[in-house]
Amino acid sequence: MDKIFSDKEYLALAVTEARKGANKTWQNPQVGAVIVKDGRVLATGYHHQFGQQHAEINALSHLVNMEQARGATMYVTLEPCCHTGKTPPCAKRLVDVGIRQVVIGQLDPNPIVSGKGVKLLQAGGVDVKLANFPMTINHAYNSFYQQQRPLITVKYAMSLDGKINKQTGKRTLLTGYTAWLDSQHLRAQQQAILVGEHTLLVDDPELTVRQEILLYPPIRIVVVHDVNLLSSQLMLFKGDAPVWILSQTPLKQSLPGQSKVFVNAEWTPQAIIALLTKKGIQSLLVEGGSHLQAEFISQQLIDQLVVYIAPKLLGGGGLPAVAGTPLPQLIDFKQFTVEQVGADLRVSSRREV
Ligand code: AOF
Ligand code: ZN
Repeated sequence: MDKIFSDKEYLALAVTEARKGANKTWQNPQVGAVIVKDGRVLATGYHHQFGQQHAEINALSHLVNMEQARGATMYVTLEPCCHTGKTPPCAKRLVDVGIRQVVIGQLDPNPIVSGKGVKLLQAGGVDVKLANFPMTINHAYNSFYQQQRPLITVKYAMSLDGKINKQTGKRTLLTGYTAWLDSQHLRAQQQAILVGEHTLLVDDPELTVRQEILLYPPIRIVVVHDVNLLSSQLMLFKGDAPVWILSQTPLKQSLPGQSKVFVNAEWTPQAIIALLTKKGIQSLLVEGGSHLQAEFISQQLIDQLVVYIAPKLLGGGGLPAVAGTPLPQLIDFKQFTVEQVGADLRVSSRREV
């Protein structure tokens, strides 16, 4: 029987499946799969959670019996894997059960798989079609392997005259509840959140996501001169998410909770990013303050910018959103959107489309 829907439509269905794993696959990609035979969708599946079976295997498990797989087409958002990781290789399983054709949304940027999954399928006699489907999922996963560093988002809230604070050394409440909720959601999508020492001491932030229950809450990272000078009463030490302290001085006493300390002579943005890359962290939210933000921006270590603008004027003095030295050349953003969040505005920009 002829196909009822196009490859694009079946892949769109596979993406819908993939999205069901949102916030649960952590450092693994969200993947969805659809099995089609004789114009009928026989089964769908997705990667539910980090460490669990892959989307392809999940879809196969929804068939009435494995005979149904013989001669069928599988639509899968990501190139099937060829390695034995936490689970056996999917490409081999697809060959073994007699899948005739695999239509792939995108190649896997992860070097342990990239291109090799396709080869394994072809060597097993499977017809492989690469659809190059425009992907709206796995933004951080793809970016991590392409740039070999985490996807970096800088976020701040400012007044209409570009200030984040009325005066240095004191917190000024600028944006409202809706913007706060929105920024909680932004945090929830990250694998790590970073603030500088000044923000840590002035704002005393908890840096957790309180609005959503997360399987993998973002790691809270702070850069400080001397970890030994931090009070154990800081809000940072409350909550369940892991804490990493990047200190210039080695630790002399014990720390509350499950905090980890990393020591380096100087924690430049490059040194921070090198550590996170080594640890496989795919996304980072830089949440302040204006000096740390400026350092990341001046090193061009920024992929996305989210700015909340409050309908307030602070007047002269105060702390600008981005301090430090000017850039040698302007940073151009390719994507630029504005949204009303309660009484405030959210302006988001991306360097890549
Ligand atoms: C997934 N889910 O549905 C597919 C993945 O650590 P492992 O063994 O689970 O392997 C993770 C890698 O497997 C991942 O980086 C990607 O390259 C490949 N495909 N992973 O978690 C899936 N198809
Ligand atoms: Zn797999």
